[in-house]
Amino acid sequence: MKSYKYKHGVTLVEILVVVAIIALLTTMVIGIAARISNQSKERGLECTCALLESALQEYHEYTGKFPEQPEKNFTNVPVHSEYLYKELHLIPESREILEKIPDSLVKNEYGAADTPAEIYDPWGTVLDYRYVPGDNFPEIISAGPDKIFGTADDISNK
Ligand SMILES: [Ca+2]
Repeated sequence: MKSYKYKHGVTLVEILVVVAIIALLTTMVIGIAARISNQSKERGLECTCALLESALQEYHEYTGKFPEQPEKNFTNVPVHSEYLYKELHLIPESREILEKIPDSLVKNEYGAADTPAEIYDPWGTVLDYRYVPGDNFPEIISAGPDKIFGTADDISNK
């Protein structure tokens, strides 16, 4: 019986091994890239939260209170965000800080053109705002990478 053996070129097994290695490397690179992208977005969110916190502090110094938003209803997040933007916009010092938030994160995608803008997280979801009188400080909530509120990856300034 003759055995078939390639003297030149590569065997099917060698090709499969190379394909498997390339697939594995590609998966690793995509995974690392996604993680780096999420980390940079988390840092972006920290910056936005820090700006909103200083704007809220200025608001508090000016008015003696924080904008009140006790409702916890994630379906109304755009309304909460618009309310936060509108309130902070009323106080000159807060408005100045608000203007430091990148334009790409301040958009008016809900409501009519003359309604206040909403503030977005780096994943493109509206930021929620909540403040119950008696709390130490308002809460700013991002839906996180999965863009869904109420899940484990949500990020809060608290
Ligand atoms: Ca989430």
